[in-house]
Amino acid sequence: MKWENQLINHLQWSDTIINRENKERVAREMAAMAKDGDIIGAGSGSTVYLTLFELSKRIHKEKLHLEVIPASQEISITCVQLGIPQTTLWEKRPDWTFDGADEVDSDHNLIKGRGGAMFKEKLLIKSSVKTFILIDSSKLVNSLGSHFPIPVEVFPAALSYVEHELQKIGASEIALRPAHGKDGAILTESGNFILDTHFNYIDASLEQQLKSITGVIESGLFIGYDVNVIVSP
Ligand code: ABF
Repeated sequence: MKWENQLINHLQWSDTIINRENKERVAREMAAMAKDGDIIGAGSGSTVYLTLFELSKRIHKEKLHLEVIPASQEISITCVQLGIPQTTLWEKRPDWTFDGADEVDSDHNLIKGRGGAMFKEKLLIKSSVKTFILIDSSKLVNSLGSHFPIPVEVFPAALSYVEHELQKIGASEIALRPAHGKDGAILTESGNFILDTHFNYIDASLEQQLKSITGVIESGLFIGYDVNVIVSP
């Protein structure tokens, strides 16, 4: 599948408010910051696709040398299609990472993971010297959890146990994420389930509480990360 089709698919399934022009503007702004020799982490989502497209234009026109570390196989395939050189976290540390988000509060806490790649996205952000979160203004919220659930990646055998533990720490709704267009649950690239969870109260300790449940691989809650948020109006 060509990258444009992947982007269109992604926009269709992922966006409550489709705002392609704004996303393109922020993507151009981000790509313009790339310098020769940069090692760049790329998250996932439509804004990441658009930024990769802008980066590929610079690579081909300006002979810019850079390498991307992708957060998912889908993004890795897009890099191949766009002729963007790649490397891995085993070999290099990203100078900077760019990614999208589903919700961002005024302290730059985030909910991510609609695409289910939050484990690798978090790993990239933690490994990076600097992180840029690219959003349009529809993603800004007064309090996290206003529109989106917190996704929790769960080792399959631990599903019942984790559900029980999530209830104990205050989850008010828990739903196993269904597969796109077919029966059954979605599996992450690592072969795990995703539980989409709602909590009545999200505080600074919730990310750690989630992580401390045996069987939880990672959550889409990002509290207190040092990220630069670029908002396109
Ligand atoms: C990834 O893509 C996810 O963590 C987040 O859920 C989503 C944002 O997508 P978009 O850029 O399409 O709004 O970053």
